[in-house]
Amino acid sequence: MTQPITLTDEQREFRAVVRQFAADKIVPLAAEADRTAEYSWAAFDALKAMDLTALSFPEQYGGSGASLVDQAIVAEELARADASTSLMFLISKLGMLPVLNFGSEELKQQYVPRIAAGESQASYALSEADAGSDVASMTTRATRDGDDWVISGSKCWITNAGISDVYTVFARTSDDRHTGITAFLVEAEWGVEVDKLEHKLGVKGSPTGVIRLDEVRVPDTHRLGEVGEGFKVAMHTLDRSRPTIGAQAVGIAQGALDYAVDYMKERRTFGKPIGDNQGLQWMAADCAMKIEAARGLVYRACAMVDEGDPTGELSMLGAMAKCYASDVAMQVTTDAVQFLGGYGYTNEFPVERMMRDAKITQIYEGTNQIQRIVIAKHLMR
Ligand code: COS
Repeated sequence: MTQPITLTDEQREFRAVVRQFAADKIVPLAAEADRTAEYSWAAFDALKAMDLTALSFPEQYGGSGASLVDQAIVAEELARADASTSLMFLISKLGMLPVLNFGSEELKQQYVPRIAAGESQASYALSEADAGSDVASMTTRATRDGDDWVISGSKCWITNAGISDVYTVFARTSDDRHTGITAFLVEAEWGVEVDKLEHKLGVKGSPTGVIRLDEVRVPDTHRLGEVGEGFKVAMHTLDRSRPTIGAQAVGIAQGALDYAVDYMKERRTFGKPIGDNQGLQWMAADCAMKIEAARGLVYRACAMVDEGDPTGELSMLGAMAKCYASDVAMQVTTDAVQFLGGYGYTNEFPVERMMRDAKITQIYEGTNQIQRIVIAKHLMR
């Protein structure tokens, strides 16, 4: 059944609860995690105590069975407070999507409940140093050996590297470009080494690293999908995750605009609040309008996932939602810094962090140039 295009009363109440939770428990931790560039276990424990680690997973595996629209509400509200915490919420879902959609029943029962309980976390290991946008040129290799596969190679830009204890790893099982890739679920303790952690511009509370697998032995039971199906597993997964990155971007933008509007009502120059100036009001109105448009697109793409992609447009809509919302987030957070003037440029105020955090949403889960390629391919097919 087609979902309504506005939120239900229940969803509005849920959003208010998550917003209050984020204001009370997440906002106070955000500046420190950004300053120290350390993972905030306090933030993760707060998510766990609120049962938000369970939200994105089916009930039969210990989750709450929430719709993707509900997951987007949470991603947005957390990002409104702190983008790194929003990423904590999103990353295990990304890591587990291939298990949920392509893994065996045994794998689902073995891994999903512990992720839902917040006892374990998952990462998505797709990109390589020379295979980011052109992901089909990956060289990490998996070789069959009896009932096992032996995987060797290096994966880059891995969110939650070193924190996660399970990784969805894509590896080459033959030289065929698209049909020679296979997906596997790999436990960190089987030999996933963190080679390097990046020093980044933003989302500093979320570690990003290079992981290396040297002849790591993975049982065939941990294969996700058929041999050679890995490229499609990767694309299918990203189609269902990109809308939630859009939600994260909407949250970052809303957080920055809300902060700036409050500031503009208080800050006085030339004898009146700066918010009385029509020039700034029009800028703020443009920001609010674009955020609302982005949110609508995000909800639509999420609803399409919930409905099972009945029209085959999900790939395009997901790309649009992620691309548009992240471009809006970059513009709105940049304007928010401008609204605060010199103060906005200092870390005494959160908007400069939000501007730095917004940037990654234009890059990860496929750059916005790749999203435009995906959209154009649908238009031209
Ligand atoms: N779902 C299912 N199948 C898909 C698909 C999708 N969303 N997108 C493509 N495919 C299929 C195609 O239909 C094609 O299959 P056939 O050969 O049977 O027709 C095959 O996969 C190859 O598709 P295509 O030729 O479009 O592949 P390209 O190598 O040109 O790559 C892009 C396409 C650029 C879209 C892809 O490489 C991509 O998304 N790159 C970005 C990766 C990314 O987001 N990385 C972020 C990592 S997570 S931080």
